[in-house]
Amino acid sequence: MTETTDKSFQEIMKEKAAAIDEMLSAYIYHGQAVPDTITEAMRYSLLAGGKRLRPILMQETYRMFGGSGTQFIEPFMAAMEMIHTYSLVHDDLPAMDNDEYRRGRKTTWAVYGDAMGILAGDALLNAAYETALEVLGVCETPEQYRRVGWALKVLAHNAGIHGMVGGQVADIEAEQQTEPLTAEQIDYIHRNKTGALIEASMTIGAILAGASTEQGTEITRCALDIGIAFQIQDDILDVVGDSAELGKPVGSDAANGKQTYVTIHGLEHSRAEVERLSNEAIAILQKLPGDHSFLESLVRYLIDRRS
Ligand code: GRG
Repeated sequence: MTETTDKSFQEIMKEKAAAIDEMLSAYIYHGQAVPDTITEAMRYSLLAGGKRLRPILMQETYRMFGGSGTQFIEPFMAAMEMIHTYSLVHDDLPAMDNDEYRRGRKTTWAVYGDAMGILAGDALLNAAYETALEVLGVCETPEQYRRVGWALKVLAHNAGIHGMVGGQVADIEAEQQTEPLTAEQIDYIHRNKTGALIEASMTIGAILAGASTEQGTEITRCALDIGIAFQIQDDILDVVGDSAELGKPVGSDAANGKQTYVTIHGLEHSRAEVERLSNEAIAILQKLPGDHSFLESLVRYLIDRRS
């Protein structure tokens, strides 16, 4: 019997997200000898109740490849969510998207001011590496050190200019472009801005569990399909979504004259592409060893997500 037969998948995702909230709260600073404002702003943004998709993907990939226990995977799960949250905090700033609502509440800069928004993002990024590095304290064998070193490299690489930051730069530059974006441009932005952290999450889960190089390559391909499908679905939700469910205003792409997959290809084609990429991701999962039923359900759940 699978985990999904007794409860709705949404309930299971909520339970997993709540467990991750508790873990994050333990990892993030509080009551230490630093100015209260920055720790408050960090906790405000990190504990705002996101879906925790990236740590869930990391944990489930780790499990699928036979990883057990929490001491290796949890610090990386927390680090990933801190990096994701920093990117949202900076993306919302007036110098970037100038958004006042996210995850159903005021954005960090809207509450604490621009300067504290910048600093809270910077602090979360540094806290992420500090947290992931804690795993070195539990390594005993050369193989464990090798896996952790490799996982750290993937985290830093995919979060930086070769991944999320690079994608964000291309996205910002594309906003100035009047002629239609090419398929290559859209693909680059999606792969990097959104895909890179999802790819890193699943790849790190595989590395820490000791998956083979071939299995790692396959899971990276699967994660990229999921990442691109997730971004196209995000663009679809900006057109047809509900602002209360999303926790942020809808229609912002159109209002800002932003070119997205949906504005270029239309809703019908975009939905078909989400379906195609998701099926491709599921087909990859089905060829891998281990119990992939949860990840498969998660991919199907993401196709229909409303937030
Ligand atoms: C500032 C370096 C830098 C990067 C910002 C993440 C990002 C890049 C911008 C945010 C805007 C956006 C639409 C990004 C695409 C990825 C995406 C859909 C993020 C939202 O992720 P969810 O839905 O958010 O997992 P929650 O709130 O559930 O964690």
